[in-house]
Amino acid sequence: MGLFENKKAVICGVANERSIAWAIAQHLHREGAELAFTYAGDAFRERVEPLAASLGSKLVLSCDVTKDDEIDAAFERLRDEWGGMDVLVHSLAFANKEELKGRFVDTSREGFMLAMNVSAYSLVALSRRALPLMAGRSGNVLTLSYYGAEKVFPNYNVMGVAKAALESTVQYLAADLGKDGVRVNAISAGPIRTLAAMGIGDFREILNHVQSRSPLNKNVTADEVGKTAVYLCSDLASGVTGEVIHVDAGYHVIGM
Ligand code: NAD
Ligand code: 0WE
Repeated sequence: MGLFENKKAVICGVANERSIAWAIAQHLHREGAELAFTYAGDAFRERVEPLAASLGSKLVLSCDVTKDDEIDAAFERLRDEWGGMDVLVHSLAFANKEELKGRFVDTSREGFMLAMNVSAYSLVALSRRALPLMAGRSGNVLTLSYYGAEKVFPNYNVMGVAKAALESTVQYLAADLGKDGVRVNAISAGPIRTLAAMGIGDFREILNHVQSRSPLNKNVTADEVGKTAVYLCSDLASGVTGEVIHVDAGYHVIGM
């Protein structure tokens, strides 16, 4: 008997088979969850559909989180198809490439607002639509953060500010949605080679740094994030909300 038997989970943020969201989806599926997926941009539909199908999911919905009408349409569809849901996985972020290099002081107003909109506000927007579907069940919201929310990393720049806002949003949502029986948590993952990590200059250097300095002397995998997601979104974590769990090989405890 799996931990997610008779549970329905919506996974936002699968771009391809390397996505952290995909590793989470596979673990929830293994534990018995029925899945739906959302994607942003027509180009991703044909990538996500076969992945979804491989886990027995036919619900693949367009949902660019900057567009209220797309979010509304996606959750209306979920209500019609499912009537309710148990788990919302938010595994998405975006900043303009130019903002992820150079000086932080040069961050543009538009770049700042875009990063905050896609990477932090979207958790509120999605949670609000998920809430009525979670009525009468023990709902769960999970998002993905990075240590750049807490400490300064070269070039992470405006994404660090957006992740700080995201982690605070987790606390405010947790406080607000507790009365609805909904828990809200985050996983702060170590660096993992995904599409979002591609094209980031010296990503190899970042991976080498973590490998040599972390307590476990390794980098984490998306699979390890997926295992922690199972814990956080399951009854095993029924007493946990507003939490940020670091899945980073212990990197965050090191000072020197
Ligand atoms: P990924 O590229 O596989 O996933 C990012 C997703 O964001 C993509 O599916 C993309 O379509 C989606 N997205 C971007 N703009 C969107 C929009 N407007 N509307 C809807 N979706 C949009 O990369 P990933 O590494 O799996 O990233 C998932 C999450 O994990 C992100 O929040 C990221 O910040 C976080 N994270 C990643 C790492 C890492 O090193 N890879 C580490 C810690 C946290
Ligand atoms: O959260 C992230 C990446 C988020 C991200 C990545 C991109 C690349 C492509 C957001 N927006 C974009 N926009 C693009 O055009 N990570 C935790 C991975 C990451 O990104 C970095 C890192 C690490 C680690 C950027 C600079 C420095 C380190």
